[in-house]
Amino acid sequence: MARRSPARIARPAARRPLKVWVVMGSDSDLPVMEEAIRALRDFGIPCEVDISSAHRTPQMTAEKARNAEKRGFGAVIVGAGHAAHLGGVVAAHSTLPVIGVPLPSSSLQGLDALLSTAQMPGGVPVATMAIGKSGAMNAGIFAAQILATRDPELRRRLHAHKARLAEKVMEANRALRNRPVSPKP
Ligand code: RP5
Repeated sequence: MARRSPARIARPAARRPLKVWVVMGSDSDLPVMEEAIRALRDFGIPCEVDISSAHRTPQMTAEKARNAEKRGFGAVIVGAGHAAHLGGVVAAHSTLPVIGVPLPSSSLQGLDALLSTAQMPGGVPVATMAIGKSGAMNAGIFAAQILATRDPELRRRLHAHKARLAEKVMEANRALRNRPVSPKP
């Protein structure tokens, strides 16, 4: 029987590193959504970033969401403000896990976006993070946690991340205990 050369043996699709699609409704969302991109980069996760609006470019959004799975994405991070329908629209067109970040771009400071993103009807989930930068950062970490279920190296990086968080608190605690008590004014 002829032996196949190793170079020609395709890596099974399930083992290829998955990318994350980061999509936001407007370029004005980028300063907040950069937190998600940074978190993904810190975990070594490749991502593609798009601006696509549920309201202003509905067809493009639907088409990109429909194609996301076959383009090798394993999760989607969606940032939107105001009446934020982008997470729901992406989730309507894809079976990938969708992580929503409500953005504080309106006069309601993101409360509108939080409710629009979280209050999905049964059957179409959007995992909703906190409003703003913390939510964006957590969306990146949450995407890493999703992809880590099939990637031991990524799991190791997540454990290291937790250890760093704890070390920061312990260091602050040590500094607090060593600080001399200031005399009464
Ligand atoms: C939403 O409307 C976007 O996600 C953005 O947060 C908000 C305002 O967009 P711009 O008017 O700044 O483009 O769709």
